[in-house]
Parts: sequence; structure tokens; C-alpha cells
Amino acid sequence: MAFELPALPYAHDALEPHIDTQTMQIHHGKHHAGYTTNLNNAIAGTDLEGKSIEDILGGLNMNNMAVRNNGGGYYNHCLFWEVMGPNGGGAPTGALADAINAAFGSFEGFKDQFSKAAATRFGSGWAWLCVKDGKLDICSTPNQDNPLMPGIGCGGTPILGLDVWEHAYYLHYQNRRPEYIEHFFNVINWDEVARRFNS
Ligand code: MN3
Repeated sequence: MAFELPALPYAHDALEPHIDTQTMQIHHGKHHAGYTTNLNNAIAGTDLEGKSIEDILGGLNMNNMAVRNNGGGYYNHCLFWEVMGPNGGGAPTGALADAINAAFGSFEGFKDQFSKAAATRFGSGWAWLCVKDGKLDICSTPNQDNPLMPGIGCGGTPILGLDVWEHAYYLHYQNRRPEYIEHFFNVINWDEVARRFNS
């Protein structure tokens, strides 16, 4: 059972004007597709074949760069597409909102910390909102690493992730990463983030 590139849960132009159509086409159809193919090639014939992506990443040998980079890339983008949506934005409600207020003081406090984590990640990587024992934390990782991997120093289960690789924003925003980050908040699918938090 090989991993498959999941279909986008919305049209390529659905996140306009915040994330442009061509970026979505290349990011999903080329980059994510590439990670998926390369992950399958890296695990073919090994004892990782047939395992879930969560099990593969959770038990990862961090020296296995092919699985680290491509397994991370596969998982991270699967999450990324789902936590965005055309009717996104606003602020969460319910238990997730309570947990955000408890951890960061307010939604604005969360937004500031998450934006800072995304803006200050040097080079390529991701910003994360993670949950561990019901508590929220913000961190960032380089390249395609993520909080599921062992010893990453950024623990818990990611419930929101933001890709800050240049391929995620350069066509539309060029070097203006902070502007991309600001616009990301207009497409966050808080219903999906809450679903992940509650499970
Ligand atoms: Mn990417």
C-alpha cells in the first residue's frame, strides 16, 4: 500500500487572493506529489512499508534523510491543505478558544507568537501549533521536520501548520514573508483545527 497524493479539498483558486492559484497548482501538484513519490521510493522493500505515516515519523531514524525529508514533506502538506479553506479566517470558538486563551492570553497573543515563529524561522521550514496533554504550544522546525519526529524539541501533535518555504509564497509575495503570514490567517479552517484539537 503506497502513499497517495490526496486531492485538494477545494479548488486551486479557492484561497485567492490570499494564496494564488499558480502557487497552489505547483505546490500541490509538483512539490507535494514529489514528496509522495520519493517517500514511496524510500520505504519500498523496507520494514517501514505498510506503516502509517504517523508511525513512520514517530519512530523515525533521524539519520534516514530520504524518509525524514519526504515523509515529513508528505505529512506536513497533507495537514496544511486541510487546515486551510475558502471560508476560513476569523477566530476559533469553544474548547480550542479556551485553550488558546489559557496558553497565550488571548487570540491576538496567539497570533503574535505564531506569526513570530513563522517569520523568524531562518530559511525553509514550518511554524506549528501543537497540543500535548491538552495544552497548546507554538514552535517551528527546519526543512520538512515536524513535531511528531523524535528529539525534535518541539513536542506534541500538530493541529495547525504554516509552510514558510519560499515555494509556498514567492510567486505572489516574493520576499515579503510577513505579508504571506498575515494573509494566512484569512484562510485558516478553524473547524478542522478544532476537530484535531478535540481528538
Ligand atoms: Mn511546501
